[in-house]
Amino acid sequence: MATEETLVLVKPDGVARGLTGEILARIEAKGYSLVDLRLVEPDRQRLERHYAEHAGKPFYEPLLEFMMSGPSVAIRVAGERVIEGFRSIAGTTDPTTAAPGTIRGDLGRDWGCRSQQNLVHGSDAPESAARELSIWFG
Ligand code: RTP
Ligand code: MG
Repeated sequence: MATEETLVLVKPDGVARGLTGEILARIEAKGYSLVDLRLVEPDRQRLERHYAEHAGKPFYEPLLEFMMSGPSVAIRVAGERVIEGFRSIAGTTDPTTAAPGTIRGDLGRDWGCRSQQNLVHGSDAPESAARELSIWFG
């Protein structure tokens, strides 16, 4: 199988809490390679493209507001099966119940906000990885 790439975002809560280094360390400790990395303050248009699949859902507007609340760190990560591998170390969407040992489970919790603040994003399939990498890295 060819080496895959995925888009990881350290979301604004992760950057604001100073957890970027911890999250990068977990990606590297798992054995994946950092290919490219940048600090981005996304505008609404970029986020509408990134989150197109969620348009119209109840959490959509709060999600875009959260993602515009500060910079994110966008990371191009490579490795065998890295798409599913990163989602495994990220943990499930709700950080309160994400498994201990995962990024979200160890470092996240519910803060009573209108959108889940769960520290990281990871692409969920090869097609979305290609699409999202072009949105964040052009
Ligand atoms: P991501 O796309 O960020 O890697 O996260 P995911 O696959 O685990 O979650 P997804 O269902 O794609 O949702 C995207 C992001 O929307 C926020 N969200 N909030 N009910 C809620 O409050 C809610 N549901 C989703 C989260 O920030 C989630 O990561
Ligand atoms: Mg998702």
